[in-house]
Amino acid sequence: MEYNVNDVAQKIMEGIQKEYNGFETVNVMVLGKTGVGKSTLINNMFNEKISDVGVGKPITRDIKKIKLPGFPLAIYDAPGMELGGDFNVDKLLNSVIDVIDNQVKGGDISNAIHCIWYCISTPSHRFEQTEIEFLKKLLCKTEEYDLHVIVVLTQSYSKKDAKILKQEIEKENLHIVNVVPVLAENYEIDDEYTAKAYGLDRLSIVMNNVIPETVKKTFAAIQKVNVDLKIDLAHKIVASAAALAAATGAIPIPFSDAAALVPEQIAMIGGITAAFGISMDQGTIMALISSTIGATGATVLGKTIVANLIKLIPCAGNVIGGVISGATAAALTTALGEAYIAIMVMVCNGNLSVEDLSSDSGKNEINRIFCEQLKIDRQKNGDTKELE
Ligand SMILES: Nc1nc2c(ncn2[C@@H]2O[C@H](COP(=O)(O)OP(=O)(O)OP(=O)(O)O)[C@@H](O)[C@H]2O)c(=O)[nH]1
Ligand SMILES: [Mg+2]
Repeated sequence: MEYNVNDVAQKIMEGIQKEYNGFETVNVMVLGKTGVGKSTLINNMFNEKISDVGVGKPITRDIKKIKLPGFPLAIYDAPGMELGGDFNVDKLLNSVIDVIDNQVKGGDISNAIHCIWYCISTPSHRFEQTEIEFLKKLLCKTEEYDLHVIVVLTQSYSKKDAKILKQEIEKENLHIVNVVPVLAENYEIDDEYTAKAYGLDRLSIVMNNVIPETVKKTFAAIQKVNVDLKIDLAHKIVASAAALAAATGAIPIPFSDAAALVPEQIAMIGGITAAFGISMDQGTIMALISSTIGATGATVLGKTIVANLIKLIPCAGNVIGGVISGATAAALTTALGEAYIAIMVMVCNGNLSVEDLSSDSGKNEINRIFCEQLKIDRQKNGDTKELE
């Protein structure tokens, strides 16, 4: 079977798009007074700057729904109790409960709110009686729906103050999941001292533990603070692709038909890319293909792709010209998947940019990572023998 590198790149892009389109939207409600740092929190947690783009649609007098087209996250931005002013705590509570009820009653579970962040600013040093009452009533409602409330202590540049406030809140024994101190952005205290941002990774773990299974995949992909969540998801994708490849190869396939495996690996690469929330254009993907599987010409044979991969995996030398077993097909898929994950982690951590991927030096670097990763896999398998 003949593959054009362009076609393979095109297929991978379609695979990524398909993954993104298949993501269930994560719905988060964020409550907190004006200026506590709700927008800053959201913008530093997720891959897209969602909060200040002015596309908020008022869905009640107080509550705005913010959603970017094509990005599977909806934020329900609600004010907290403002002291003074004409704000009425009961009115706010009713609006919040109305939104929660309506989302559920719409019948479409994917519209339900999946998590609530209740934001309190640490420098305010206050957990007021009105807030306690408000939270108690809110929690009665959320428990009905198995919806969880996380208290986020924002602007916590003083860890000491955050700790005191956290203890004060915990003393109330409310049914909140957790109180998480966060400094979403570095905070300049004076010319000499800047408090470093922290806590968003902790918030992502707490949140991941309480949201429904159906949206965990989306959450791992769209958050940008916890690479481990993405890696876990990517490993699952590799494992199921390997299982699928093993099944395909379970009936020993003649090597000349090994190209039958390629679509599964294309789908896997698409899934991993989406898990990392990275969007890549066709040129970048083509560069990636040529530097990893060595398909440098415009057209490659599926057989060549598989042959190049096989050379890189342990104990596979003897299959050349013979048949591929299920185990070999699985090993090949795993090696490719793990190497690709290693590259995505570098992109995610800022050690490699998407632009780098298509430059000459970038290609060499990818090739090096790829070979190194495969060597690690090989050592893990207790096989140190060099293959041709
Ligand atoms: N350095 C730093 N500044 C923060 C942080 N959180 C909030 N701020 C600042 O506090 C101010 C208010 O933050 P916002 O994120 O706009 O607060 P908000 O809750 O969205 O406010 P409203 O939309 O008006 O309700 C801004 O000037 C932010 O830059 C933080 O973690 N670090
Ligand atoms: Mg805001």
